[in-house]
Amino acid sequence: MNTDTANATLSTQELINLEEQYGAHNYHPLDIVIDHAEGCWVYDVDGKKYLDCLSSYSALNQGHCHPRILSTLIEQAAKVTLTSRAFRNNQLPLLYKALSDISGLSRALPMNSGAEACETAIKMARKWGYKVKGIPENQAEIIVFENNFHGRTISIISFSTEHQYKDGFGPFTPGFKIIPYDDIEAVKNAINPNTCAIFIEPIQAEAGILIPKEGYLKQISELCQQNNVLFIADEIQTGLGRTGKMFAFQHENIQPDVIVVGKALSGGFYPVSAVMANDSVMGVFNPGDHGSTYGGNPLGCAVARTALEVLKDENLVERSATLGKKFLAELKNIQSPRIVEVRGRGLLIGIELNTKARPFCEALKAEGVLCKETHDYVIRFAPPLVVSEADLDWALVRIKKVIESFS
Ligand code: IF1
Repeated sequence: MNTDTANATLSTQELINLEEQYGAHNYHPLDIVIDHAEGCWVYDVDGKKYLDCLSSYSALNQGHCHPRILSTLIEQAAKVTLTSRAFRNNQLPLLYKALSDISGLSRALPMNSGAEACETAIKMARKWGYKVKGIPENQAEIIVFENNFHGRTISIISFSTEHQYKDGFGPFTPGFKIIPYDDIEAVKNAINPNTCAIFIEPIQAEAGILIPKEGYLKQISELCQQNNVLFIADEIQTGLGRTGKMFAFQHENIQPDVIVVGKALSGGFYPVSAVMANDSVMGVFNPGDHGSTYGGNPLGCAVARTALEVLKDENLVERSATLGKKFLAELKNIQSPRIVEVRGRGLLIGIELNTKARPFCEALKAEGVLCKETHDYVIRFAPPLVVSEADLDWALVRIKKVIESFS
């Protein structure tokens, strides 16, 4: 196809055909082709509007194309976008300070994607294990959990328990001990003198919005302290207001040693991720140990700082808590023999069905509500935190209608 055709207005089907012909087939998206979006609403190429109840897997907590973040992006893009870390820039220090203010941890290390930040946390934990804890060379172990999701790199999929994520990608990285989630005895049994860290999602989102028993994270945190083990919280999806607290671990009043954030850190504009830790842990990194060309770039830093300000200025954390509670209660009221359980925290909600969730998501799309199944049987709802009560009521009518139509 030449450039003239590429610039012409293509139909939904033509765009889908192009994608199927020229793209890698590593996704099976719903067949909506999005043209533009604003706040909680997205519009397809035919102008039909939909309520976004996925938020790009919680990367859009601030809503689509937030005007304040957009202004920052445009202004900063016209000034300087990339300096590399060979030189300093005037945006990175301000992001460091903002991250320290929200996390209670003194230092941060900027990366781009979530997976990169998780890799960074793993490297940091291992190095801390050898240099500070004194674990013998190459013996460090990190405890991880069944059904985890931390990204797609070779090391991260090495400890996935999802067959598809690993199939055909070996050989894998050793050094991870996989144990059942939400089972404190398993944690006690898994810790040994070579354990450098426990790496956990405070709520397992991809696994189907699995919320551990009250006290579980606190008990892990205590075990970590008693055994000189780092508690690493992956807050990439659950953080930055999604569950009704700034971080999901705050539901249990604990302070992890390491926090990993990404996704909504930039409000959907730009990949920005970060690992946060105190001096004693972050201090293991010396110049040359780790880095990234784009990590800490001034454009990403400026965008992220405004994205954090928006969370605060628009009370999005509180909105998530209040609206989430109401939405959850109303979803629980839906009577259907198809529903096994409705569970959630803040605006991270899953409806577990006793039948495949995909047809429900297709039907919801036809009604103007965008959401995505996770692990076959769960419909995940995670609207932008700027969603209004009226928008959620609008969605509820349609969700109820669709679920009842499958009864
Ligand atoms: C995809 C899932 C969600 C994450 C947690 C790290 C990462 C993620 C807790 C890696 C990323 C994304 C990846 C995206 C779909 C989505 C996802 F279904 F795949 F598992 F949200 F549940 N930690 N989750 O949730 O961050 O490198 O992607 O920036 O299509 O793979 P990333």
